[in-house]
Amino acid sequence: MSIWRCQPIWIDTLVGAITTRVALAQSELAQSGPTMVKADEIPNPSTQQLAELPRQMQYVPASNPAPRVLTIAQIQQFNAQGFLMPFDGLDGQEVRDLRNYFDGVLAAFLEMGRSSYSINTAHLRFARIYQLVQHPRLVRPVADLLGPNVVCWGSHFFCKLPRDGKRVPWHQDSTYWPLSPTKTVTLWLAIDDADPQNGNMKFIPGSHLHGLIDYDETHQADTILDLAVRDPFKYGVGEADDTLRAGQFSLHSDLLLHGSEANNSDRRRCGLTIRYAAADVRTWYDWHHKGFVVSGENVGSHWANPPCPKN
Ligand SMILES: O=C(O)CCC(=O)C(=O)O
Repeated sequence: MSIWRCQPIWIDTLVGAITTRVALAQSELAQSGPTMVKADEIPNPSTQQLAELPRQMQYVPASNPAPRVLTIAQIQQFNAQGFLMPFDGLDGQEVRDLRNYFDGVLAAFLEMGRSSYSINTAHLRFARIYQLVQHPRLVRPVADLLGPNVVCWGSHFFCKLPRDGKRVPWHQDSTYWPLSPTKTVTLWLAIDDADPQNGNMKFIPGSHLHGLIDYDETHQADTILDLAVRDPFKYGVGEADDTLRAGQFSLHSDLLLHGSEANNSDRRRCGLTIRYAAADVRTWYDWHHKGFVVSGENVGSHWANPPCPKN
């Protein structure tokens, strides 16, 4: 089966900010096709609803005797530490084009009074992102970890504007998601350089091996997410810096504790989180509408496999 669901973006370098604004306005109004549900119509379950789901919340080790791009040692390292980094993803021209495109999207969102953190489920809104998440340099290492059948179900820009004061508390991604088992890998693609000065991501190595960890609801004005894990450092070995140059990416398990401090620099720090899951992962609350196949087959036909958006 061919994975090409739209023209690949890396041969299309002409999209600029003006095109983006028009496309954004259209995408807000766009009517979805018969099997497509609009991104904003897919609910986010409450913590109570999530707690009632029969989710399997234990790390499922990656096992692959014949990986295509990772080494066996990298797979063992992912199993032991819960993350891998850095990888070279987009080349200089590709990431400049993507940044240019994102600048247009961001400007349009800010103009509409939306936050720089609100651009989520981007692969269902923008053809450009639907194409990007199929890039072989992104998908292949993920497939080495998750197996040949992979869906992309999430894509969210975490864009820290210079000195915006926002931090991401220590958390496990799977806490928030109505998915089971925990076989989602996040690819964090740096749109800008990300380092400790502008609030890059940090990981707690080994913390993915503790299942679902207790958390508090925080609801603080300076945090992006509302759930924060208590005593995070007791679940792992120190802290690892996810320093990346623009175009590079890291991979982390959905059970790994991670977070980031505020951006105290004059530089923006934007990353695109792309959520890939093994195609045999099951969902609740209509989340199957988010996922489309980027490698192999839609085993069990659970995922709605939406087509490329028109914009
Ligand atoms: O970009 C950040 O600082 C945090 C991103 C994050 O929490 C995630 O990738 O799940």
